[in-house]
Amino acid sequence: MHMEDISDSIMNGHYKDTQELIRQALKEGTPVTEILMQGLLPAMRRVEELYGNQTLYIPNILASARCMKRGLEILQPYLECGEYAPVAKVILGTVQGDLHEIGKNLVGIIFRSYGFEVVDLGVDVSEKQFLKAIREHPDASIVLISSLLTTTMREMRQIVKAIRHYDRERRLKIMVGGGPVTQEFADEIGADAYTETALEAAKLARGFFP
Ligand code: B12
Repeated sequence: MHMEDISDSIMNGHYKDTQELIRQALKEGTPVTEILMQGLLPAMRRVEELYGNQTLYIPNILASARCMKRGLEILQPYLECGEYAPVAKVILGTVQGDLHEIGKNLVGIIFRSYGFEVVDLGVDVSEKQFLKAIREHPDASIVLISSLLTTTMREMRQIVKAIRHYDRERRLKIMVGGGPVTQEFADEIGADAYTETALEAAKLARGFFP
């Protein structure tokens, strides 16, 4: 089976097809990372390129995102006992006021596939909720914060400030990302790292744990 079939089903937005094809690929013995890297991720990138700035196509984007999510549910058990030993625990969330979850979910998927344990707090996550999660997971070593709206970058700044205040010894690494976020902004608010894509972020984070 070709991984493009999985990509196409995601582009078409039929999640049952996506699930069926993934099950079939697994049955044929295709490695999980191949399904992820060559089936799921390229499709999401294509969706982004095709529909990126055109709000007209939001239903298509949502349908494709659902395919990703449902497809990933099937891969999840395999990712958890993946090829890499668990590297570290990360806490992930989209900032308060922001409901965009597709990019954040991709970050979660890729970090999982790179061997991280991911605590996903979801979207619209307040400073308090981030701090609560950090307290509840003292073994976490990275916080990943996503913001897709210019208007919620203020929240991102505030959350970074609050985490720094709590974590005075700087045990935690903070990584930020999402459409309007830049390296310059990340430096300004005192985050440890920014990357444009989820893949780059996971690669960089692996570098923190040689
Ligand atoms: C889909 C979408 C929606 C969906 C979201 C559905 C969902 N469940 O997530 C819906 C319809 C709900 C929506 C609503 C709104 N949206 Co909208 N939306 C988009 C759209 C079209 C695609 C976003 C997306 O999912 N991209 C695909 C993913 C894979 O890409 P990504 O999120 O950028 O993530 C990648 C990187 O950024 C990075 N990344 C992301 N997070 C992180 C975190 C870390 C730590 C790291 C390292 C990396 C990283 O990794 C990802 C993959 O490599 C964008 C346009 C665009 N080009 O981005 C507008 C866009 C983001 N939306 C926009 C707006 C204005 C809104 C609304 C305010 C519209 C309105 N007037 O109601 C509302 C706000 C709702 C809210 N409170 O959040 C604007 C934001 C402008 C701005 N700069 O502020 C955009 C840019 C559209 C535009 N051109 O105007 N939206």
